[in-house]
Amino acid sequence: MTLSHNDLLRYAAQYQRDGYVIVPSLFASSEVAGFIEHFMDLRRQGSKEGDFAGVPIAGDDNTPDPLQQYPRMIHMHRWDEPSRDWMIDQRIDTVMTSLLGMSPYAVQTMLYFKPPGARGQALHQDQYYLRVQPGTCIAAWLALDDCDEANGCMQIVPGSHKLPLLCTVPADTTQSFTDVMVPVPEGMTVAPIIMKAGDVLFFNGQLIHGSFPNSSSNRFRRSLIGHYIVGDAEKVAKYYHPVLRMDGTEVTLGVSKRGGACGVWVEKDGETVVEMRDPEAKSAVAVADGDDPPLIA
Ligand SMILES: O=C(O)CCC(=O)C(=O)O
Repeated sequence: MTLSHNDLLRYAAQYQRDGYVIVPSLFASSEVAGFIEHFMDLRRQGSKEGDFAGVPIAGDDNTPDPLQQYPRMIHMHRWDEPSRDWMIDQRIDTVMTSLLGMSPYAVQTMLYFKPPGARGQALHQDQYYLRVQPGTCIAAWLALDDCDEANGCMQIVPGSHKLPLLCTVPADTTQSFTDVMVPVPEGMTVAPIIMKAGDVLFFNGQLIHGSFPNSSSNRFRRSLIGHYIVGDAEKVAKYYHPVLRMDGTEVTLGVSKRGGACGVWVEKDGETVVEMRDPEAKSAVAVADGDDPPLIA
């Protein structure tokens, strides 16, 4: 797929305005078919370091959970060459460079299999996990299957990338394989992102996003995801080191810790505004202990 200068300008304008943009057919169907075969083979080979099948379903020990058979893979680029090559693919670099004004650093890969019946991931901001300083992170989310509301496509809150990091509340673990969420801000709405296999969704690390369960009876919703940080960042959470330039070489950055204020919505002078609050005592202890942020983005 050729990316024209005009396309790139258009993508950058939408990304700045809405916090996300979809680049259609960035990867060819033959490449997508190759990824599906590769990752399904890897999954069949057995468990990998960092596999995550999700938190237990609250109050339910009996319902079979399809994620047990298809847990999410993480950081495959550290041991799998096709994942590493994809993470630093020139097409991703070209788009991100135009969205950010400079080449990013690459820090994470993930593969969501999301088989029929699997839970989704509650709405969140990726910066909650990555803690990039200064600036934020950005994701490249490659659809390996056509995705729509039935098989649990991505859901995003357009414009929420302009908000600060918001405080989380407990999530409904019957619907989400993670247990914290960011409530949808008043006046904003959640929108489904319908994609074809081969399309890539780029989204800002402050954008509130997630997905609902895969309610289809027979369709996977697989996606290959890369997480990146702005190319002038100085620190990122420990879990995301080593940090790579888009030519694959390593760059030394500092380690950011959990903590810092998060935003809650309050009424002030008849308006609903975000007020930054100190982290809860537990996080303050974690900072003192030098803990990393949780390992899920
Ligand atoms: O694919 C999903 O359902 C969620 C992915 C996600 O939250 C992410 O890539 O940060």
